[in-house]
Amino acid sequence: MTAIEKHPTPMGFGRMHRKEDVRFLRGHGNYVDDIVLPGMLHGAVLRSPHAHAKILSVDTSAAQAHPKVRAVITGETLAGLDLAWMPTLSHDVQAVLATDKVRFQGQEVAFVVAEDRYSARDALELIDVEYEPLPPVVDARHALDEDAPVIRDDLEGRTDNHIFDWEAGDRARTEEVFAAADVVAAADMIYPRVHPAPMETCGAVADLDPVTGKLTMYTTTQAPHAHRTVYALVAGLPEHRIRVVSPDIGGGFGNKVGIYPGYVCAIVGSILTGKPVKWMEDRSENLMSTSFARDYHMHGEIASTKDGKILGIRVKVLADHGAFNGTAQPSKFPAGFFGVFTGSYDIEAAHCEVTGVYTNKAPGGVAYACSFRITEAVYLVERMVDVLAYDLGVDPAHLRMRNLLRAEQFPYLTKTGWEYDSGDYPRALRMAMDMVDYDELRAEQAQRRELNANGESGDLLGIGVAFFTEAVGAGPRKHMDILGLGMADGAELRVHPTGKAVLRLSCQSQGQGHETTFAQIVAEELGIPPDDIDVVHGDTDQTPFGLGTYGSRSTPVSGAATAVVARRVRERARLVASAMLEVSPDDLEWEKGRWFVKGDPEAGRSIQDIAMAAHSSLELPEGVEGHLDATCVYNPPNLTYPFGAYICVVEVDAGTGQVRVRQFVAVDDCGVRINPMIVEGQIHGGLAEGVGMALMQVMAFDEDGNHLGGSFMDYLLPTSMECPSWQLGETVTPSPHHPIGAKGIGESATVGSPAAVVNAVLDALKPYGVRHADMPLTPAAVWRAMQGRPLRP
Ligand code: MCN
Ligand code: CUM
Repeated sequence: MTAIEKHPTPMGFGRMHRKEDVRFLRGHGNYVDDIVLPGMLHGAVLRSPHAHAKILSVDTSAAQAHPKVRAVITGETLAGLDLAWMPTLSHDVQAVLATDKVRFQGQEVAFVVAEDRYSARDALELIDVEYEPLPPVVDARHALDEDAPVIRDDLEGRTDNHIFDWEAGDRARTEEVFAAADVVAAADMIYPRVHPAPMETCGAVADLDPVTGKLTMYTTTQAPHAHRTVYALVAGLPEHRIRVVSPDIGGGFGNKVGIYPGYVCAIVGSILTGKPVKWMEDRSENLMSTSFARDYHMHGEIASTKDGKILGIRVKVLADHGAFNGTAQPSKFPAGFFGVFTGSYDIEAAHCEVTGVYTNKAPGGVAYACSFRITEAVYLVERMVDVLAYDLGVDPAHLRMRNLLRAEQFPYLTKTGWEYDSGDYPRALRMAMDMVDYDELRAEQAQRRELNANGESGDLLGIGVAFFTEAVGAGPRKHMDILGLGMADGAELRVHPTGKAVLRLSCQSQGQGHETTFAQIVAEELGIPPDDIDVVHGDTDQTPFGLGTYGSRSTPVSGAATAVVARRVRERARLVASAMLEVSPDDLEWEKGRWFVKGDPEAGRSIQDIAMAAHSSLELPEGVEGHLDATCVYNPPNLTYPFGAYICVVEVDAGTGQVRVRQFVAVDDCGVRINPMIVEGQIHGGLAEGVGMALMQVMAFDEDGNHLGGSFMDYLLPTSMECPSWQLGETVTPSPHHPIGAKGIGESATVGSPAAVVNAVLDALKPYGVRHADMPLTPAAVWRAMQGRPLRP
């Protein structure tokens, strides 16, 4: 089926073109930078050239004198307003504008408000900052050295760069299992610092109305309600006088969860000037200062019997959190959901320890389609299984098949306390192996290896397998909160007299197609065509409270809320229909779109007729309210656990180390699919991201802490040139606790694919005795690995 072929509009779940495409494909999206308000001024941020330096003085007089400058804000200005520091989402504080020191290259030092964007940027050049450079901490492995400079001397009593220690699993039991095992395979690996790099950078238009005192904040946020609460707490503004509007967003990928200093500066700029202030960062600012992802240094160990029954896994992680602990994740989970590192396997014991440290780099850490660090966990376990296969000399797919959890083991409580809701893992892996013709591929590989061994040139063939389980849909209120806000989400559904409906949601699309899929959920439940259902989101004045979109939680949480409100409306419709048909509600039966009298299908009323009657003078039964609407706050009983089996086939040029991804088969199970076309689009995107991370991407720094990836010339994004034509398969194992059986899908492929690509490259390099090499597997890295030379000291 070609992409342009029009899909019929379903009356519920099914392939359907996105409603939002009408505006996006014609260039009519409305992004933050499209917003122009009367009298609007423009802000620009002055950033630190140093990774670590004392600020001796900031002279803004020349900038103030610029004819088009309306305000220059420094850390000192903010300190006067008690706004120089703001809380992060991880119970730390972050400098809005630096007062004492700068702690990473690109950190915000001053903010200029001018009549136009160019003058604001020109005036930045006129600000004179005197710095006294300090030695930086660049390598996280030296952050806890005795003589390491203390980065966060702003925190009282701080004498080192330690942030937290966190552990999961049973250490003693794990030690027993390891001591008794025949084989223990160990490896050190780095999941490098990468960046979500959404197409649209971050920005805001802050508009404080001097008459009403109401602040309207148009901004790039994945979590409008959470941002509003933080603004209320930071700025001391009453929450009901803050409106956060997140219009169309040009990609988020986790980059737009946190609150950035530029947003706060735009608000202060508007307060000081009495005018709306727009701030939009450029690409370098986005790459250098906004939320990065990963940066996990991991030591993994896996224990097994000599015939390959995996018994235990243990892990030690050093987590580089940058200069401020600004990761966005549920409070009780300082390492995100890394606790699912036991993967998809039936094991006896597991233990992990994670230590978080400060370094002189930008803050962040949970972003880039990571499902709260499940990318790191899956990469770790999937690499370790391949390392074990290497040591045992067995086939990595067969080793996985032997150890995967079986369908009858669900619900399955992992050794670190996660209850996997449902799955049939062997079926998914078998499907992937069939799709790629696994045995045939191995035969081709053997043949090629023989040719290579005989001195005949030709590309090396590598086959990489990865299996993942994700935990998405945070989360149950009793376990999960962010800054004390529980992770339940609201939904409101109102059916108008003519049978058209409006659904209001707390989650926020960044390109995932919510206007379509959430309308489809209502359509499935009520039989109102999706085109007749308007989905409203991204405006705190118009939507119920909820924590927004990340961790692929929209479908698991807001999707469930939507199904619940639709069912509540359906039950109200039943009572109205019973009055219309003068029968007892118990005598009515539902079929999509109408209630009818049991045994008399002709005697029925459509949902549209019922909607009109609900608003009419029809006498309703005692206690039944008029109109047709409902609200819901959904507190998920558990997370949902999507899973998948990925197989990647690569060819490696033995002369240059260049990797070409020849084939990629992805079998995903996200439970019931609302819109299979959108699900496939999500998977395609995530697979491309996996190729990017595995082969091309890293946020590199030199020893002075200079950022070496501040543009797309150095920080590489995968394009269609680097990607094969993806081959997708699917299985459907509904989530037993979700009202429509759906699990999240928005990050699955990003989580699962890096390991598949890396495993494939290392499989190709097996004849060279390469057991592990770190991402990104650039031609230089591959070539050096082939010479037996590690990339890093
Ligand atoms: N869906 C479906 N059937 C399912 C599951 C999902 O049809 N069983 C649909 C959903 O209704 C939704 C889409 O697939 O339209 C993704 O749903 P979900 O898995 O619930 O994820 P979210 O909507 O919460 O999106 C968040 C997720 C995250 S955390 C990142 S990061 C990411 C991702 O989505 N960022 C994206 N995918 C992205 N896609 C785009 N285009 N842009 C981003 O910034
Ligand atoms: Cu970890 S990126 Mo998404 O959860 O917004």
